[in-house]
Amino acid sequence: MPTVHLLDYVAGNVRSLVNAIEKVGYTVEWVRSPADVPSAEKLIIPGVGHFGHCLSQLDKAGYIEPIRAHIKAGKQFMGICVGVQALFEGSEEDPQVKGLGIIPQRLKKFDDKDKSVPHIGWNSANTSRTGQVTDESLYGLRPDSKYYYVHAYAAPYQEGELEKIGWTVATARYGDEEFVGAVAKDNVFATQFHPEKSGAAGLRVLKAFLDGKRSQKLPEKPSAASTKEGLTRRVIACLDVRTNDNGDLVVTKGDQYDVREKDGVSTGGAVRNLGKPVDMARKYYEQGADEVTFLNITSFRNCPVADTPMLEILRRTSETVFVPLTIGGGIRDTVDTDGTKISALDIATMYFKSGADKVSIGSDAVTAAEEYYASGKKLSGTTAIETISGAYGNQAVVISVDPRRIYVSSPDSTTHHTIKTATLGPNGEEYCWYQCTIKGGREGRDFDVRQLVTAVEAMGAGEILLNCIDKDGTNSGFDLELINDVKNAIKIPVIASSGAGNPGHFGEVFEQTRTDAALGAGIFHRGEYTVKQVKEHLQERGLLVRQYEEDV
Ligand code: 1PR
Repeated sequence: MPTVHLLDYVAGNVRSLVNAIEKVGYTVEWVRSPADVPSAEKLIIPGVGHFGHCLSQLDKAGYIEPIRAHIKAGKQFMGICVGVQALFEGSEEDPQVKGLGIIPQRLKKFDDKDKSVPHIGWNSANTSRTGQVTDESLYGLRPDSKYYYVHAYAAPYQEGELEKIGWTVATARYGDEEFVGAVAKDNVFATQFHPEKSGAAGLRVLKAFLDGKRSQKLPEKPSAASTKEGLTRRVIACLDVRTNDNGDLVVTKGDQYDVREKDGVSTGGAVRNLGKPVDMARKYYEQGADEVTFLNITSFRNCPVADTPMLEILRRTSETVFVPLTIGGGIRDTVDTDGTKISALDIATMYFKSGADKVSIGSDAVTAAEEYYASGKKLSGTTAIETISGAYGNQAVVISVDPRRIYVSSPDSTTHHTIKTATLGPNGEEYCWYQCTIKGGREGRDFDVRQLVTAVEAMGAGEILLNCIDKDGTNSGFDLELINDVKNAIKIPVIASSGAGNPGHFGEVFEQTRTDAALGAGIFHRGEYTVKQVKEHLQERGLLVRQYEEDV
């Protein structure tokens, strides 16, 4: 099979890119040193995380000149995410670090005045920005397809500026900002989005570039409605995974975090077994899930890190699921069973190399946030959140919050941030605060959700997975009051989680809160509804969703 040279310079999430390249009929040759670059015919530079971290790694390792020479020689070059940003002069993210300067423009941070930053989710890459729907596509890009973006900095689109120096530009709109989604000129093609995480639409783009098919006839003129621009409503399927009593890793599901069957006789029944993680992840991908999250819910019980079963699940899932994968459970500094210390960053790197795009931190985030306040809101620089977001970018770090309601008769009876609630307490209390818990809800802390999310945002987390113990597994809908309260406190994206029982609950949470995404677990595992049915319902309510496209 034809080969593609891949330059893995920051040990990011390249396994999925390798899987995507192989899926479209190419094999990967690794570039291990600058000396390998001249033998590359097709070179891909991926990249997640900080612009400065990536560019200084490339520079320090001596890759800058060989890459320039490769491009100058007219050989195929593709940059992905930070790989496209590298083509620019520089970025606000790290003003002192230079880019390759092939594109005379600088990257800017999205304005977070009225939208979440980082920009995470599915958006357009539309070459017909004038709104005219053309019948040609740039490297398989389609105005009615959506592509997965995860970045806080972008090149603002200035109409005609890059075109007049020979670039073709595909754009996307986020809020009132129009930015560069992809650029192409001669032998260079680069995308801000991740084609390897953009489902069939992304695989089509990757294949068109590698096959050298710059422009292709669009299959049929897409309707104007299907080319509606903007970020889609993200629907995430979540798989709580743990070992059952026979030691097999199964997908389970808590009912207010209790995952054991109620066998009628005693509550100590077997662990609910809803199926195999890899098969179920593929099923949800084919139903149109925009992301898949695995939570290893017994991770706080020490197990040998090296044979963490979740690594194998990720490796196998990332071979056939080409949307973002998040892994949570046990991401913390750990002493292995043989006594060696393993840092949270090393554990996260193992997950990233196995195919994860984001890691989710639960209990350790609460501990770190408590210490953050105890130290007078000083950043230690050594927490899992800071070290992982420092190396891979804050978009790679999700904080999983496990709150439960504590009802009080009046706000004065607690120092915690309370809300006036429409869901009264057992004794008619009209107020409650949300207590943070650790160890899967087993231990409540004298610490509230507002304190947690504010601290972790300051520490560099990129997204909040907002669960709710009271709602978990109840099919009664999301805790809308909790979600709005958290959205009022922070700027990073929030994923609403817990309680979804029917497609209407997803419509409700997107219409009545400013959530950036909504997650379901039991609703899908119990086969009550499919992800596809949820997205069709959202579309019927006029909400923008990504259409699933059959794999190439
Ligand atoms: O603390 O960093 O080791 O991470 C542990 C992770 O495992 C956390 O993300 C925590 O939320 C999760 N977890 C731990 N115990 C449980 C449990 O159920 N016993 N799952 C658990 C929490 C959250 C979602 C759940 C939604 C949607 N579950 O995964 O599926 O609430 O539920 P629904 O749609 O079925 O209502 P660490």
